[in-house]
Amino acid sequence: MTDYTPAKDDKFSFGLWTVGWQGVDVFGGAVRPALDPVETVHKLAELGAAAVTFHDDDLVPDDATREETLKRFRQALDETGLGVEMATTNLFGAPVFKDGGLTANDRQVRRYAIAKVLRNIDLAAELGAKTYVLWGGREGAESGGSKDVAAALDRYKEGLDLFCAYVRDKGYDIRFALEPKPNEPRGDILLPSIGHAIAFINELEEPDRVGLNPEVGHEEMAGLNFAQGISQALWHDKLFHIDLNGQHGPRFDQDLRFGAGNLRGAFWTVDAMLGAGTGKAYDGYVHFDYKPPRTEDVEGVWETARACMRNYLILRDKVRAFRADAEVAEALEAARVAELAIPTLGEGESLEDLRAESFDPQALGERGLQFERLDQLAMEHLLGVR
Ligand SMILES: [Mn+2]
Repeated sequence: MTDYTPAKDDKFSFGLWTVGWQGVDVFGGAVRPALDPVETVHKLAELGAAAVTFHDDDLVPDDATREETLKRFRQALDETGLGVEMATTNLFGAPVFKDGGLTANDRQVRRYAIAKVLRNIDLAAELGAKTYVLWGGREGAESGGSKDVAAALDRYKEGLDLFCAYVRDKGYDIRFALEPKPNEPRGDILLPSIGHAIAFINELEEPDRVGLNPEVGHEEMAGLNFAQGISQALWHDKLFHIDLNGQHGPRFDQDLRFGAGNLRGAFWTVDAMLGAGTGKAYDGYVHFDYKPPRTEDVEGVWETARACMRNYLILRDKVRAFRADAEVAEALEAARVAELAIPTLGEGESLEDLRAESFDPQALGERGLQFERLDQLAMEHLLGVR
């Protein structure tokens, strides 16, 4: 590939709320007009995306015109061939969710949140979505005493268990994906990282129905390595979905287009998605969850959407070239990377055998590992000189 034009097989997908973001932030109001989801579907299809995703409130902001809105949306999907691969519930925007949805102290709020999720799961199933994301942006607290964390986790589990039972009873082909985030909008959010979420999933009644939707910026806000995080999620068979975007280290959630911010991180992210290391490739939709900066007009918005896909395709080419490079193969060998796949205890060996071996820790300590040579080769592929 040389022109980096997206194809349906690349499985690119965008949230309606991404390109549709009007630029409202904590310091300023809207800078762009609202986008009609029908227009978004046509434009994304034209740019080469394969699917679209939505929060209930993005697609149906007004209940009074629900049927008419859905009819127009379905028609746009039919006309363009764009699919709906994921859906999610807005449990964060309305005042009722100021203390969260599934973990709000107020029981009536929790009951309303569950009803809102169930209603949108029905729509997700009808539109063919196979993944249902739960981002608990308001599930958290600003102060220590206001939230009983153990009780909140009990209620989080109760909510997930109810949703799993619901899709099972309905026979829906839907899996849930939790999206961790450390903070923002709450001071501290429950399930703040990939690791916290994986541990939580193990406590659920039907853990096989629940996985993760990790987001680049969310992990990097916590100073964590996204590529390592998704590699662990793949190792647990929990990478159900992914949110790609860009972030400049620990600071507010920037939601830059994919590739902007931590470019080296993006290179290793694509490498991990293609299955390097774990041997398990991510085969789901390549979903972008970003916000076109407030500086852009609507044309600029479509430019950023195009750039997200283009940057992914460019990085995929770079990663493949890196992995196919004979000098890289040599450097991997020198760095003993494949040796890590060999079990530490040999077959049929006992711990007594291991203890009987005579080691030379001084000589082992003097061995260089040549990791820098390997990393420099990756850098040169990324910089375009190889
Ligand atoms: Mn996201």
